[in-house]
Amino acid sequence: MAPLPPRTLQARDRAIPLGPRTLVMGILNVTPDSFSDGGRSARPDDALINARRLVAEGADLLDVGGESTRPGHTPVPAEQEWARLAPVLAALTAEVSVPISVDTYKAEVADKALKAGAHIVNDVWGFAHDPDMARVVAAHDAAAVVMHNRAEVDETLDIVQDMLAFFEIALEKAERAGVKRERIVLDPGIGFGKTFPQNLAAIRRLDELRVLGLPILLGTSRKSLIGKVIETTPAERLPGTIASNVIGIMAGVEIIRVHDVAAHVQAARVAEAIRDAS
Ligand code: HH2
Repeated sequence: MAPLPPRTLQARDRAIPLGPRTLVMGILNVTPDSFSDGGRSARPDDALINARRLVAEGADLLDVGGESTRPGHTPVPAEQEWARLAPVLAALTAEVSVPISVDTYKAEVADKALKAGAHIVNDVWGFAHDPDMARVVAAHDAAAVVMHNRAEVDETLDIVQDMLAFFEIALEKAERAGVKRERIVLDPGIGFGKTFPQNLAAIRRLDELRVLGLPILLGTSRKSLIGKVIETTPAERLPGTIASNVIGIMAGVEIIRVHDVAAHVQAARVAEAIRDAS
């Protein structure tokens, strides 16, 4: 699949260049229970130290989350999620120059995060959970990551067809709320509401999402599909994560969402050089 021509993602006052260089989004989970890095950034001081490290390693974007969304996670009320995010976002937006994304599916939290200076809303329910989310994104001229998700796994589905139908509904909601198309990034939602074969197929068939003409973010970092291919703990899954992201980069994804930034910056530069060689 040929990558899309280079373009710009408008996220509030930021014009974020997309392609041919893949953007590396560093994950900062301000949570006690995230599946691979839970607790490492739960205290604001630790979160800031880790954020600085991700930026120093070459992160182009930071994705800050205040609630784990892994399968079987404990839901967190909006007030608690915001209490975790507020001090970290305040410090990050004052100090860090890279655009900040907030990983939340709650419009109330997204609104507060955007008021605190975040640029992108990363909604793991792709405008399907909170009816107010698209309006909040539009009101702030923010960008949004629209991730595919399902409440129930259905092993009989053609997962790519299901994604295309899901994205069409999300894009209709976005349009009705006034979110411009050039502010939207699609995400296949690896590990969310999918069987193991569907997760593999979603990565293998990324090019089929190109019919929508929108940039794509891929998030495989340390996920259980890697542990299903080869038994490993999340901390041992960097090589498998890089393999999956290189396949995404060859397919032209614009953004990869990772815990291990430095390793992926090198992997991405090499993969792009080969992909774009004449
Ligand atoms: N994966 C996770 C969380 N947010 N957002 C997008 N757009 N795409 C993803 O694939 C994605 C996501 C899960 O990973 P992580 O943040 O490491 O864990 P947790 O949800 O336990 O905090």
